[in-house]
Amino acid sequence: MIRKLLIANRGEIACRIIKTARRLGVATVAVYSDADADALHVQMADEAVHLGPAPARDSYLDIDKVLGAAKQTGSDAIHPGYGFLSENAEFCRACDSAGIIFVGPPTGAIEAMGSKSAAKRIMEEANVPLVPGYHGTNQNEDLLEGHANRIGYPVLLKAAAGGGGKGMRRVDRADEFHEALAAAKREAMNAFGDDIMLLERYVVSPRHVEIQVFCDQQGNGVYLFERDCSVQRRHQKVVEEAPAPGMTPELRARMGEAALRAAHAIGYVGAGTVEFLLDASGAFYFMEMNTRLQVEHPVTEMITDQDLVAWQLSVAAGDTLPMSQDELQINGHAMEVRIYAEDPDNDFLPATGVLVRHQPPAEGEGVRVDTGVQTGDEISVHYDPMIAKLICHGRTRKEALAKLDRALRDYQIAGVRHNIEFLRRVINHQAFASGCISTHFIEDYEAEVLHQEQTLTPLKCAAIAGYLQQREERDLRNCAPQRDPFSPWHNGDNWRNALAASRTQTVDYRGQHAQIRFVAEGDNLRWTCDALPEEQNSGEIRLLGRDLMLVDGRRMSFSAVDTRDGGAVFIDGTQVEFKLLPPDIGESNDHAHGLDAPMNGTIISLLVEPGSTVEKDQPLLVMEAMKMEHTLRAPAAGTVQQFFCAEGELVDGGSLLVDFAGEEQ
Ligand code: MV4
Repeated sequence: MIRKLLIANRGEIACRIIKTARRLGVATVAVYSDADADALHVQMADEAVHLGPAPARDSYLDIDKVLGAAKQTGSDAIHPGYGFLSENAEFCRACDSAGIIFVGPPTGAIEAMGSKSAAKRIMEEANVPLVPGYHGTNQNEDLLEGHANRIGYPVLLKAAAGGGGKGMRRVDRADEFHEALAAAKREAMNAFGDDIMLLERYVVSPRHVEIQVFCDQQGNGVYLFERDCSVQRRHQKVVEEAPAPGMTPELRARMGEAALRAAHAIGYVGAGTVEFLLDASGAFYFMEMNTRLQVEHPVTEMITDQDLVAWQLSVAAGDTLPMSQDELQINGHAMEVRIYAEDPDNDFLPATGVLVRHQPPAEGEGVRVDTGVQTGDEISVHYDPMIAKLICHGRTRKEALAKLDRALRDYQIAGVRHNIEFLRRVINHQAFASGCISTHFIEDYEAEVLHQEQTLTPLKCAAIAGYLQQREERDLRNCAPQRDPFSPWHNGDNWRNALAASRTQTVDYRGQHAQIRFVAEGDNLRWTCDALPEEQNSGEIRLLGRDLMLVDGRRMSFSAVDTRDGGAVFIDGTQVEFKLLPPDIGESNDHAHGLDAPMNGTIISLLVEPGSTVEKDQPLLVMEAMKMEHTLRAPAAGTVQQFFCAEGELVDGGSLLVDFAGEEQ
């Protein structure tokens, strides 16, 4: 029995492990770096130990510090999660020496999978199907070329020390072999300090199907079926699902049994995953074995109704497996997407920043969210930029897919670029929906899944108008009464009319600058946008309560939040994030109506009496903004009808300050 568990990880997986430990009555110890002092996993654990500075090598990867934390807190066991120290044989051995249970396989099993060629020799021995190829120790170049010719082109060169797609090179023709080999060896030497290569026949358009296995210390093993992780982008998984579309019970059993032979061949204990390539003919080939709990384990949990972390803790404590193969069943279908802080418009570069809103969809009814962040947290450069995993379960694949799309529509993230729209385009693609997936899916449909709507639309303008109105109402409620109860802006019923009389705001939407002008029309606000074609450049909105807005008479869900330099609006499953720009003086002022504040600032003085006739360019008022004084002048000869501001008042950029009537021409 494990009484106290240290979780040597952070983020969603640390939180996920803590939840199960808590449910089982196991005490939990979190570890954290400087960057994670306020992180969710620290808040959730019973105790927390500080490891060191933010860089992982000084904190989560520091074996001595992690073991020190376990000893200091009297922890019996360490769960390494995934990544960090989870497949580090030295760490596993150090836990053994310290008498602390490592929740994972024995050191020998980790080491056996360290070299791809050694692993393939073990698998060949265990009768696990391999891609036809060569994985010998003799690296004579002519011998390798002879093998390439025997295997048949295209062949794939793989670095024995590589993994996860690193150090691979495809060779299409015999006359390219030597040059490709030399280049692959150089790369492997640079990346892994080892240039032993193996050769494989290149499998065209394969699927990535992996089998979840579990073994106990008594030598029993079961497989918890498969996951299809074919939809990847540069070896980063994008969608994972279980069961694999098109899988038959017969193929499932053959793959499951092959995976168990692989696990037993290396004396495996605990949760492991055996990855296979599956070709179009239904033939499957061993790729590698991951000796850890994987990111995508929740899809397996959802189709089997099992808690794999609970299984890991039982097995680590020396118990036999909780279930036999016959007792395990597949129920329905589950699908997971990984929500990342990254910019799909900029080659998926990791994004950083503060999550001004992180509001996942409601859980339950087959919707699960695994996350380690909360609103206000920062996504930093130090760690993996995954924000959350969203997993949905349905009776059928179609139902799981529909729930996933619904949940993605409801997911609200603002302040940091993310891939939610990209994920929706992937899962709603006709080929994906019909189960036609392979490892080339993203490349094959790149134009469709990468295309992002970049321009303003009437709905987006309505959303921005709604944001601006809500913000203004809030500002007035918050600040007006204590400052100037007599201001025409702030007196009772009148204020909404006053603020909406007519004003202009310049916005930046994905690099597109546009001016949105507002005019009150009864209870509604009419917006006009100069960036839209004439037949759709205007519309009406009305805010109704907190999360609802009328858009041209249609009720739509609506929710807005301030960001660092603008706002984000979630409307009817669409996110609109924009910057607010100070309007250019002159350009934004509609001379027929009056003068708008060019930026946020304070009114210093009003220079003429209301009702005065003025010359063109005559100074009308002085305001201060960003430590500079600005004089607003009459745009033409005319009459100053009224000021909508008073001396000393704080005004927002774009708000109407002077009601001005130009002279009749
Ligand atoms: C292959 C292959 C085709 N033929 N091996 C990529 C990751 C590494 N674990 C193995 N990988 C591949 N090995 C042969 N003989 C194609 C891939 C591959 C791939 C595999 C799984 C998921 C996505 C992939 C994307 C590109 C290539």
